[in-house]
Amino acid sequence: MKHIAYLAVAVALIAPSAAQNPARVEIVLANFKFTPSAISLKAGQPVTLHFVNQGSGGHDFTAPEFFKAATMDTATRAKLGKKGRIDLSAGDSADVTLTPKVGNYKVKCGHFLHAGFGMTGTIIVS
Ligand SMILES: [Cu+2]
Repeated sequence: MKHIAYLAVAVALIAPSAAQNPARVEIVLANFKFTPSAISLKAGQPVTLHFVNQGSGGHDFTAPEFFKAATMDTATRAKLGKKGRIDLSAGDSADVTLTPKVGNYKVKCGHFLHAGFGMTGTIIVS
């Protein structure tokens, strides 16, 4: 019966990629930090970044080089704009699905003084 258990494990491992579901990474924005502040992603693998603003006011996730290098559909690209940012009011959330490209990128909150208060981070795609 042992081989049946192995088969079940094999199917469980194969299923997510077979379904083409992107991995999901949650990024929390708060006063005044990103969690995680160092985001690790796999190059060439589609991922849905789920942004949640748990702060008491507006925050954004500004990462122009990261978004510019990544592959995404035109609607997502338009949503990010030329500045490559996701702006969220307090309590809001947003999903961005993309395929990241190898590199180390900087992230900051573009709201006045927030980066100076510590709202900075890195994205490492390897
Ligand atoms: Cu902020």
